[in-house]
Amino acid sequence: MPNKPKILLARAIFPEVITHLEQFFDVESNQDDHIFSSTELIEKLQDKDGLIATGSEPVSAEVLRACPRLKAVCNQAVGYNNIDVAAATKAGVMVTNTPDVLNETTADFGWALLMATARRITESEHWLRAGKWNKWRFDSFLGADVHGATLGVIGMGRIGQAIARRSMGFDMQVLYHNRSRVSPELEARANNARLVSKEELLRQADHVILVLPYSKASHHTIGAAELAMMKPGATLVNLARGGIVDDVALIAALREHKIAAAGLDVFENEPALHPDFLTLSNVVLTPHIASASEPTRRAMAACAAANLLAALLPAAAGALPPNLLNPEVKR
Ligand code: 8YV
Repeated sequence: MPNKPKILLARAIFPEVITHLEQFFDVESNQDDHIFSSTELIEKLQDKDGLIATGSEPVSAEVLRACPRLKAVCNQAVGYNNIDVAAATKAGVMVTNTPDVLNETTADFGWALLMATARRITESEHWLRAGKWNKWRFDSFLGADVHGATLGVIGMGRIGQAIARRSMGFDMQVLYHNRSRVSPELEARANNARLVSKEELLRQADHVILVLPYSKASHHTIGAAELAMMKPGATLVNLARGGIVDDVALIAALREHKIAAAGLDVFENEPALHPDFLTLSNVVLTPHIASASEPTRRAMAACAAANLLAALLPAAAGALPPNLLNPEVKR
């Protein structure tokens, strides 16, 4: 194809997706793990029509203003707090994400993290590996029960609902907090989840799981005041975004045993997490891998590629990008 549109892949991606994209585009691909800064994005995007980002690159108003050729930013993530969507709309840039394909995998991981945290799985494994297991004791690694407990889900979107549905097998009660009530049908499917205030949820839940999108409004949804409302035996799981929890306040609450434990897949300033997390035994730490099953990561890459194709070559792809976040965009 002569004069193919030019695109930038901000991070490494499955090779077969690159091969597929190369049929339609001139592809520049960043194959190392470096996350581009605003300055680097501006420099790289001068001659690009499209960008596949991963949820980490800062696609700010400044970047969008400085890249007049750019027509589409396709995040390979459901979260898109790294992109200023209002500025993109103003600049005539289509923005897409990868919803749905990761719901079930992320919900599975939420349960893995909750179980590992409540039942002290990683902590006890580290102890065993260190050669410290020489006898059985009645009080070794006593944890919290999950079955029969009250689960609090903050953010009852598609992933929150998938997490709540799984709680049926554990005979749990589900409380949720969300910007608005979900339909009675969805509540029924989500193990009869009941909408309550954030305060009531924090006071009553034995296990609190965070799956809400990050924005200015959700910054530090959980800080010192909220942690003080939680039960002393409660666990907190964050699958959403780092900025939703005040890490310094959480470290203090974990150190002082104001809550029992936390399971964290995301952190403020990740991948540079607060060093004090590493000194605490009552926290399970994973490197932002909730969506990382092989089929799901492949589906996310394919979804981002399909969105980019539809955005830049509508004639070839046949329609608007399936996951367009700013349909009001006008070029
Ligand atoms: C991504 C995520 O893997 O989809 C999201 O919003 O947080 C993860 O599933 C991560 O953002 C990198 O793209």
